Amino acid sequence: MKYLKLFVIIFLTVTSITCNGQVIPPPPLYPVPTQQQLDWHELEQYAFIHFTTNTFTGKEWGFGDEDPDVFNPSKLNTDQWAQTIKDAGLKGLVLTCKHHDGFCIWPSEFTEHSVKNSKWKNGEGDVVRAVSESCKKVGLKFGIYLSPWDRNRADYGSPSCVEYYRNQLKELFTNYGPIFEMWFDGANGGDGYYGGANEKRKIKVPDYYDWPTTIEMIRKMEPNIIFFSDAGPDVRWCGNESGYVGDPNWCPINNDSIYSGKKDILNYLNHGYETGRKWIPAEVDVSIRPGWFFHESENSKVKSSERLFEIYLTSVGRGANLILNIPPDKRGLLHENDVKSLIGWKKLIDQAFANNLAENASASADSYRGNSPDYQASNLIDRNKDTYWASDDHILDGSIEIDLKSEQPIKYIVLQEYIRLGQRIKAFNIEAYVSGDWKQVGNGTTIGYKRIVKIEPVEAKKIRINLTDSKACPVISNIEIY
Ligand code: FUL
Repeated sequence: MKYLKLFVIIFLTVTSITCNGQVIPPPPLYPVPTQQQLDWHELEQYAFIHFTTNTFTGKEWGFGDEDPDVFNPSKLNTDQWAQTIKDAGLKGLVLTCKHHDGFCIWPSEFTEHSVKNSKWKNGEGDVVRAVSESCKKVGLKFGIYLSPWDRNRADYGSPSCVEYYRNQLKELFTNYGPIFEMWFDGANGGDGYYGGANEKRKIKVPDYYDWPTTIEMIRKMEPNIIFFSDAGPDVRWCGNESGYVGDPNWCPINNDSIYSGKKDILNYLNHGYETGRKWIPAEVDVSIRPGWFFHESENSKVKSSERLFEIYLTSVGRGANLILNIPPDKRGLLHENDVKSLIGWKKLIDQAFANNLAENASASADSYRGNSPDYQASNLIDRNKDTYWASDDHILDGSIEIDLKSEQPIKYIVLQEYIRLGQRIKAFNIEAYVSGDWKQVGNGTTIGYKRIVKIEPVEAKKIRINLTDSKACPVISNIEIY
């Protein structure tokens, strides 16, 4: 009887993951990312550019009554922006086409508060055009930020202002695409010029903007667009502007509760939600300077290459994307100090991740799915993101060993889940085989698209990754060791 039971268990386990003699892949653990979100994850990092009248007035939030002549860069060179950003290893650029002051840095036909009324280039200038073309030249993705809060408009707070916003989106998406990401920021309502009313206005969030209609309109023009806002729908805010996402960092959240006065909302956005219903991964927005706009007085406060490297580890290294703001100066150039920091940062990344020791290693695991080579441990180090190691459905943990064959100095371990099938891992630790003994050198909670674990530096011959808890059978596509 005992043996019969055991036989039935083994039979069920094996047959449930096979079909016509083939071991079938693990079923997806919902929610899972869309193809657009997967492509977005692979970008990992891109630049943010804040540039408008504030650059010249020294403000962070313009009131909306700026004289268009104030905007007057003496040496605007968007090729310098794009080339620097490319050299720094970033994959795209999101430009503030209009910040809260409402000033448009393209000649919008729907407002007078625009570069078309600046003395700069006799009103013929178009920063959005120049930036989108510079991006194309060097192969950067181009994204836009268009503030829905408009402190210049007399009708802010009325339905016509939402129409105005949509008209401008049509203008941008038809004339300046392709556009990979669209930024809707959270600031809204408050005091402003509002066509001369000089008053405080409060709007009802999020009802006033009717985002679903706007988003549908844009998706028709740009089907692959990624929308960023506090609550998504494609990408969420990480809950701070200091350069980190939480550990754990779950991609899923329930975004319908974000505007319902939810307590501790910043923490919720920072960590995501293990049982969330929608895949809305975090984006970490942070500026290389204290402010979002250029201020002469902050030239000595540019974040160092080392600080940027730490930010890289707490954003990209925790499965979020990084959007790093680099504000051009009054000349219309990225300042020398910022460029120096960026290039130094790229060097630090290149040095730290130069030599992947896992490439010449061998990998084994305590089990693999249905004992099928399709899911064996060597898939973890084959440099193919489409292959993965997985366990049987009922096994929610696992131990993976990477044998480096000789003692090597190690500082970082990179782990990637095969997120097409959902985010699964809840906890893991890392051991190193040092002088004949296993020693724990690191641990973490979630992995997601990418996890970079900075371990206590060791010289080790073998590394063991123990997946100690998972929502469903673990599915890992890549391991790197540096
Ligand atoms: C915030 C804005 O209020 C800041 O000025 C900046 O643009 C930042 C990226 O988003 O919501």
